[in-house]
Amino acid sequence: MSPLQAPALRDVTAEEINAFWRDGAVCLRGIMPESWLALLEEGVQRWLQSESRFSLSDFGASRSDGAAKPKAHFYGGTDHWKTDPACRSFACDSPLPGIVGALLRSAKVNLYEDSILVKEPGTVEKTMFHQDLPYFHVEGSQICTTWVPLDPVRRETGSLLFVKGSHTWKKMYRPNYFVQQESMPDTEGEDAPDYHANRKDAEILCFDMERGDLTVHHALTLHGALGNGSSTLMRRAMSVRYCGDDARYRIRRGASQKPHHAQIQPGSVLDHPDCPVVWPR
Ligand SMILES: O=C(O)CCC(=O)C(=O)O
Repeated sequence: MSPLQAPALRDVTAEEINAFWRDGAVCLRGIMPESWLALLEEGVQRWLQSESRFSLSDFGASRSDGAAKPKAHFYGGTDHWKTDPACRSFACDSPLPGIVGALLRSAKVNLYEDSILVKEPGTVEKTMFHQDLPYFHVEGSQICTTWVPLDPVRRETGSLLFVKGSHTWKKMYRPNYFVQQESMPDTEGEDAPDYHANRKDAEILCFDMERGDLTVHHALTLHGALGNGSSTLMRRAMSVRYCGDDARYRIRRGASQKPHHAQIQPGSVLDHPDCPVVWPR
């Protein structure tokens, strides 16, 4: 079967949908077919071997150690679906948008963006705690991020950490620089709490994951990730961010914009060639 036809390995269950809305994050085990992961891997490897790969570590803990250069890198980039056919196909044509439609209980799904997120063995940078919504120029309740690893993930190699139930707190924290806790200038709200430093008052969800598993978290869920303390194992993943029926444009002060955000009407539906409807197909 062509990867463009392989369906999800199973349906999303009612229990998983309830867990997503109750906890703000859920791990869907054994759901993504290997053929789609192999296609995504082509796109990720292409970017890692290209000149456009970008090291977040150049701005993170490695630098404040006083080291001239980071020894291992946290590579991060966005919107690969716009330039790489494999990433585009994965974000638009794979079972992922349908999985999101089920979880968001939405009749349609728009693609907002993707991010490649790779932590090499020995990456010291943690991903600092943040919510995704303050980075997005949208509002609504049906907005989420899927995180699809290409390698088995353990705490030691850089698991995501989710603050259980934080999407219900009715709080929006200022966006930060992902590898630094410092908030972006001119953004609205309070600074995001640093649960790497202090987890006393929070229940943290953390999933050991295998290839074929993926997590989905709500755009208001506070989350971060550990560094990759392994000496040999890569942690390669792609986040794909989607919106459902009730999402509308809302320009947020201080957060970086995409070119089409200059043309949109606040309050309008998202459908645009740069924020396309990807489900139903
Ligand atoms: O992969 C990571 O380290 C962080 C992922 C994340 O925070 C996100 O995609 O929203």
